Amino acid sequence: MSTPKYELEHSLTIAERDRLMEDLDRDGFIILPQTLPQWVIEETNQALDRIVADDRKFDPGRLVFSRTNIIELDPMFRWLMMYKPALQMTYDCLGPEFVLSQDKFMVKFQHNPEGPRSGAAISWHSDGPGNFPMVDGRCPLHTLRFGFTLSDSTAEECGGIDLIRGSHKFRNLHARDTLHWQPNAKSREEDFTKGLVRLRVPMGAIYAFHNGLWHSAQPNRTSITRRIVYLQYTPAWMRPHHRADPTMHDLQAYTPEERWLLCEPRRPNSWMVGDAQDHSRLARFSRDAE
Ligand SMILES: O=C(O)CCC(=O)C(=O)O
Repeated sequence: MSTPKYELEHSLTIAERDRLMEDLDRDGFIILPQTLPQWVIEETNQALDRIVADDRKFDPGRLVFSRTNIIELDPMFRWLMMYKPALQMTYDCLGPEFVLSQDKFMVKFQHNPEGPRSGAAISWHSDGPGNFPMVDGRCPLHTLRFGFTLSDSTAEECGGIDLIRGSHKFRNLHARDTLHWQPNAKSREEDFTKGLVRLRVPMGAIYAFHNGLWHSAQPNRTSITRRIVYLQYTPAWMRPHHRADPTMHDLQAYTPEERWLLCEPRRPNSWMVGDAQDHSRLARFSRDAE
């Protein structure tokens, strides 16, 4: 596999970063000002088609295909992992010590009401985690999750993500609020109408959201297959969720930045605090680098 090309990189200005940070704080989600280059959309979709065609052979009735640990499957996923505006925003939120915690694609075919499986709906949730205590009545930011939209997602019924604006500041849907852990089952359907945003965006759009944001998705009722890649970053000490560490063999052809994000082995202290050398690994995404 060839090394992905990062030339002609997009980049955010300081003013754009300031505005996006304000949006994220207020709304719990942002839409980046740039969209993915056409060649990236096409080559990533070719990779998705190849992987999904293989999975589909064994399960032709299935409507939703999803996989995690995708970075090693095709260089285009590594290209998305290194998308500079996403890493600049993550740096602004988490500082120099963050890693990739989840890499996932979802391909959603048209819902078939007659079919054996309705599937495809994801009920309201926040990306918890379930046993993380709230601080001042809300769940702090510990993951920033980017959605790279690889199909036209402007139609109301395309199966795109629905959000509750500002809900990252509400009582978290899954976090505990007492020392004694109890499941939180207190939300009602009417909690999910005020502030509802049906995020419908064109192909190539990139959005990101806070782990505390309430979100859901409906089946895709259009003939356009929905394709999305989610890449989520987290403080290094939290280590990856839904991702197995790659081996040194996997990592040997990757750049120092890529190896850092993919959890190259490091001294125990590097996961928690790190020194100047550790902090230099992602320094290109800091504001000082501009
Ligand atoms: O974009 C979607 O289909 C919803 C994704 C979602 O709920 C999630 O990945 O946590």
